[in-house]
Amino acid sequence: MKTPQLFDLSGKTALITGSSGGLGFAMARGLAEAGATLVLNGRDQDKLKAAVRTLADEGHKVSAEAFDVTDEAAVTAAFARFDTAGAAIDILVNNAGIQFRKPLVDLAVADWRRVIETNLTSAFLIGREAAKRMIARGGGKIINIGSLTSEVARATVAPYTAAKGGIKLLTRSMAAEWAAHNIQANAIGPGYILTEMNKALIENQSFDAWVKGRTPTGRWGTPDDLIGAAVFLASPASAYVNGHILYVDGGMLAVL
Ligand code: GCO
Repeated sequence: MKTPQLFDLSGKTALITGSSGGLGFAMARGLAEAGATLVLNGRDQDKLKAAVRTLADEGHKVSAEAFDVTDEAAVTAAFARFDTAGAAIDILVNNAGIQFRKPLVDLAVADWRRVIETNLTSAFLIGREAAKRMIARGGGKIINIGSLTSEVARATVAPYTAAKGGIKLLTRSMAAEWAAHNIQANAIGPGYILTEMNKALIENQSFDAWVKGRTPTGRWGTPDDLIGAAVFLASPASAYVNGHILYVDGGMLAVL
């Protein structure tokens, strides 16, 4: 296969959860520009409709499926709709995630559970439904979105960190069980990225200075910085990559 074809997603359909904005929207646009047909997902119907309109206006093939990624019945119903519509999900990006910053001693178990369910359990629920169909069709691509906190911890974000650490090993578990079915399950570990979720940090002068000083590249990442990793892990170019977490962090994890 010549190099351009290695990164060609033509004829493939990609479901990206949490894709009405931020990282998910940027990765969705990048996958579409590589040829993929998109299925966006999000909680806010209005934001989702606006995202579909933006990408459709850019000439991409895009639809939306609004379902709660933490609700098993909603997830299975969404995949039943895909089946009925003859929509085969070839590429799944488990991107949906929330952040909740509070010291562990003050954390309510409800808040712990909400973060774990949204950031980790959802990847299992959606990955399971997607993989059943990928196995039947001869293969597919799963990209779970981890974090620097898949590797190291920061105070006050314990449920997020525990979930993202789980994402790293859930990805390896998916590889262990599904690689034989030609499914490549990998993860992307974003560094500190300029997103709505990090607004409070970006606007905090000392945290902003810390990120710029602690990151060898000397800057925050942008959502578009993740597109290359997403296209690589969604494409034939990564056919022999499995259970890997690719950090897109400006080098932060590489240095003390
Ligand atoms: C935080 C941030 C981080 C980043 C990202 C780093 O509060 O430290 O939200 O968790 O969002 O996950 O990789």
